[in-house]
Amino acid sequence: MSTAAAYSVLELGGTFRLSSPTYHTSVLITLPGDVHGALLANGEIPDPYFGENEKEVMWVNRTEWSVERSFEASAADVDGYLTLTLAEVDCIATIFLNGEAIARTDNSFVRHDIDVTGKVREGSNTLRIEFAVTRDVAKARAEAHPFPLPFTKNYQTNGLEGIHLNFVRKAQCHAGWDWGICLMPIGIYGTMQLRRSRLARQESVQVDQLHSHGAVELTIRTRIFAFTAGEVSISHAIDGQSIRETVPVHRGENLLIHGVRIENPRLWWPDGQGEQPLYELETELDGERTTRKLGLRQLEWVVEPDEIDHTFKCRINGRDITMMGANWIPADAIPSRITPEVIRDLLGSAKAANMNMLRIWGGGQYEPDCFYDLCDELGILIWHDFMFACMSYPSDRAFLASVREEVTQQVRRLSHHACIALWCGDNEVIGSLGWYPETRAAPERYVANYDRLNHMLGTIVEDEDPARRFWPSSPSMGYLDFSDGWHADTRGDTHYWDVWHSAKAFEAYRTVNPRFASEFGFQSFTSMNVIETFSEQKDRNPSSPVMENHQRNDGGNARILETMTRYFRFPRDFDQMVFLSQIQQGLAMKTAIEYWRSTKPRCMGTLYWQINDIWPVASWASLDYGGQWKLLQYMAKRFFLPVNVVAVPRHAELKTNSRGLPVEGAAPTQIVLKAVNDTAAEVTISLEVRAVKVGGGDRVVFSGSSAVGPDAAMAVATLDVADLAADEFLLFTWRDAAGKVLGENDYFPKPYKAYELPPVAVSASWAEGPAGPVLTLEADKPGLFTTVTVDQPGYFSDNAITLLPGRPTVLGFTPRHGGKFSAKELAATLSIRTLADTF
Ligand code: BMA
Repeated sequence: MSTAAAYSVLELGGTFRLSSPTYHTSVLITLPGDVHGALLANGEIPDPYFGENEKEVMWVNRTEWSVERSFEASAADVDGYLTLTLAEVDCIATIFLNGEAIARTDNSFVRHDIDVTGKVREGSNTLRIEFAVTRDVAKARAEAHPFPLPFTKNYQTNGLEGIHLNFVRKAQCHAGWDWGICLMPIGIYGTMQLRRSRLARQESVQVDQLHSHGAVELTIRTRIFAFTAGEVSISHAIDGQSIRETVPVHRGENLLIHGVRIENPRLWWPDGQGEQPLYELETELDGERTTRKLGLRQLEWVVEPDEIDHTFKCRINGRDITMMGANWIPADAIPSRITPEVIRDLLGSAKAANMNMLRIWGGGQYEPDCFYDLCDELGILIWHDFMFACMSYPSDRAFLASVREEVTQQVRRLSHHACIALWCGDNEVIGSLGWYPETRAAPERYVANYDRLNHMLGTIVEDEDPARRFWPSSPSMGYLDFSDGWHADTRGDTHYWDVWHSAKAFEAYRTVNPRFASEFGFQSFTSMNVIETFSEQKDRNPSSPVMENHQRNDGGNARILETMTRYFRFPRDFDQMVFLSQIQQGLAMKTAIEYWRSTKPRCMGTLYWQINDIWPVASWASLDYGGQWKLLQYMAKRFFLPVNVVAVPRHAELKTNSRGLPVEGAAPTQIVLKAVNDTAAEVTISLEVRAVKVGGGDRVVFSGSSAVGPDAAMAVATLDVADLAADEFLLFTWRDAAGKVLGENDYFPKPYKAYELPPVAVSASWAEGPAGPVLTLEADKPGLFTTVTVDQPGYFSDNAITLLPGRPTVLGFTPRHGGKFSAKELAATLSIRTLADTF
């Protein structure tokens, strides 16, 4: 053995030359990175997110690109066994080392470890990667397939051509979605390294947990690849314990298993339920050192018969915990912009809104390691789909082999994370069998085709991560149940889309009682300052071509506007319309989530669609592209409070229209206030309910205390609507035993448009508090959805709030991206508005 260290890494990321046989400018590209990002940085293309530029840059994904760099290797760098590791090569490419084709890639979710021993020379070397045009390959594969596999209608939004992405393993939303731009990015986003090993390299380190009697047994499964037979030295260290041994290995993959017992582990809990202690596991194989952070917790899914049908709930450390959160899509359509900082910002906002679960949706991607590390750190559980969505996929041997490698690698990479709660086969693929003429015409064929892939996914989870639950699809009714579970609310998870996609009244949310609502959503426009980044003044009209291009769901803008006419007075201008659309979106989600939470323990999860945007667009997201909080994000922070009080209207008879749908705003006869307690301890709350006149003046209509048991929901007050005057709404505040305000909520028995809202004057004063600037608001009349904004990046402690005269409200401000602003700076850009300003 040489005297050099046993293991070393030469980073191959950096500056490459980007060129194409058909596009004769050669520019520099930074890898890891993507072609669109490089062309944009070099001024070769306009900003694809601006106006309708998407159409102008479509040529980029129809071009054959190649990237090339030379790199120097020293004598020490090439003395040993060499692996070229490339992760997330997007997508179909040939890799050349010193002119020799050494590998082909065609699955961007697979990490490639290419044996290049003897192929890298001391001195100068050349690495070149040539990318094929994905859409051409996809089309050829679709045409050669023995029967049609239609692609999702989401690829046809705004007149763009469709593409058979179900034949290619890359993020399915890269060709657009009903919220996504079609860019079809090309690039390499993950690790690019030349690794030199003495004899073997690490492939994966997995850790299984078995909790019992106040201790946890960890089983550490280390996979290593040995270039030849011999002996390696391996060690693991965790919590003051260490294991070190020299083991014989055979050529190829070797599995080493070690056990560690930790007594009295400090348990990891999801956000809002306890701490997130992390134990560090350090692994060393012949000098190759890796670390993993482990949250120790017991996690099970309880899916078993009950008096309704079947439960569907997540049990953590022995407690059934309600999951609250949203669906996650890739953070940017230009992949090089998905930096750890961007991910940290978005996940930080999820936590700040009291979320404890995100669902990584199957039309996107497996996220980078830092995503899962942060979720472990923040206490955010992950419902993880595998990457299939909304259409049928091939099930031939070559496709299944590629997916097997992908899913096996991903499960091995991620299974040690405390945050991973569930592996789910796909998004809506079962449901999609009913969407296309081809699949409808031959259901048996497509179900069999589906099951070949889906069954394989389940067996991979069983083999690779036996402690975790595999759930076949989202939504699903359960094991080998291929019926369309979208509207079933007695078992499994539910996607309830009738309010948005079928234009039902918000009240329709209260006509279904899901066990776990994994998708439901309502759109709004992205905030005005974001619209300004992609439009000119003339475009700021909901039916302008630019605004329509930034709306990818057919009829979406019309749906937003039409819904306004049902609940609100029509907004007086574009800016107010944008603002009102966000109030409306928040109300839709509030209606659903408050009601479903109040049915606990029937419903044990609500994940709305969706938390983030991939580009600036009108969508269901609660965060604007760039991470700014829309009003839904603020409302989520309130409707996800662990201890909450919600209003559930009761109708003597729910009026329905000719289609049998609830008539919006049909006045209830009673309002039941229900307290929801998602904590492990009983809480005693004192509740005060006031009837408030929209023009000012209020009276107390209920006050009383209730003890609400742990993990329970119960009715705490019932009020007759007949006792309220026509201009009154309910405002209720609950406090803990010490009198501290735990929360506040309100309820309007009639649609907002029915109330005569007078203009409201809100005054603001700023002060420097110990934890940063504080803003005090006071209104001369009840201020509904009072919203404050500043130009600086950050979010207020609350927003879209109800102000009452004579009752100052104090707000804090949390800067984003590590900013720091004085009260004076924030005051300079403050703007305030209320619902009364919208018409
Ligand atoms: C769901 C998702 C996505 C889609 C969303 C909005 O069902 O799974 O496919 O973006 O609806 O239509």
